[in-house]
Amino acid sequence: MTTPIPAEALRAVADAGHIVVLTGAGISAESGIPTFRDAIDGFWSQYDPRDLATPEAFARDPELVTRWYDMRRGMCAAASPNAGHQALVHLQQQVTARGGRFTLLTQNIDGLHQRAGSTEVVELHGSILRWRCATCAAHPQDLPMPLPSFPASCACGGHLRPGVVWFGEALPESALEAAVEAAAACDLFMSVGTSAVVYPAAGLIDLANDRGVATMEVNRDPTPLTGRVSWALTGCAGEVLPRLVTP
Ligand code: BV8
Ligand code: ZN
Repeated sequence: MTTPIPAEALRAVADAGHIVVLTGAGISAESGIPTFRDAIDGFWSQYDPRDLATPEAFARDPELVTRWYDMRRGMCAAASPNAGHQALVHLQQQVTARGGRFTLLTQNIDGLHQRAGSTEVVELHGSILRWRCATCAAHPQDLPMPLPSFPASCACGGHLRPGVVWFGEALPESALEAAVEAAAACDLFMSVGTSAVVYPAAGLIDLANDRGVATMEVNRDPTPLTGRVSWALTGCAGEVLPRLVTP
């Protein structure tokens, strides 16, 4: 079912001087990466991601948490960007070509926006492709896939952890500052493929809504944002986004 896109929504995208797009796991679903709340099938379906994506879980069972992230790292590396990622690359090119600003904020850790060609991507929740030592400052590059051991060890004897933001951890200060500045300055805020329940990312749209600027949601299912945006476009990002971006 293709979602009708109101003409004024198309005009808002075509005329905006500064567009902020916040993406979540839904934009990578069509690349075959399960969303955060989809149960990854098999062995992993017995776990709630929110129980594994915490420092406490890593401290309690570093082997299990390392296996979970290394399996996900493999899925991300094997995935390809989809039409939704590519539409945002074209949108960035169009906005900057007309002298406007484009800010892409992502909660995703899969690196697919960058692989599609988006630049200056603000990774609010870090990246599964980057790992660092939980004890010292080492951040080894080009780790073998799969990892050689679970947990993987640093030369200092510490354990390597994924470079993601776990629940209860602060977002990278520079990323959050950039996100807040952009959300407070934009004249169009688009939320794409996110359940809009994880904070502080989910609160960014309020910095636009509270100023009365245009806001838009592109999501497969309703979320707490759906009744609060200027336009709620229900559908898959890979199908809707290309129609929002003039070819
Ligand atoms: C922090 C990385 C403080 C790891 C993730 C208020 C203020 C501040 C914090 C809180 C607060 N209230 C509660 C908190 C705590 C917590 C929080 O928000 N909890 C929630 C659950 C209530 N927040 C935190 O802990 C944050 N830290 O605030 O620290 C602090 C400050 C100073 C000092 C110390 C501490 C950290 C949050 C980051 C957690 N890490 N990820 C990993 O990935 O393993 S969050 C995780 O959820 C993922 O990153 C994911 O991106 C994110 C949100 O999920 P979504 O992306 O939305 O994915 P989801 O599956 O939920 O939804 C997908 C959507 O897509 C669905 O709606 C679906 O309909 C749609 N969809 C599916 N297919 C498609 C589609 N849409 C379009 N097209 C499709 N094809
Ligand atoms: Zn170390």
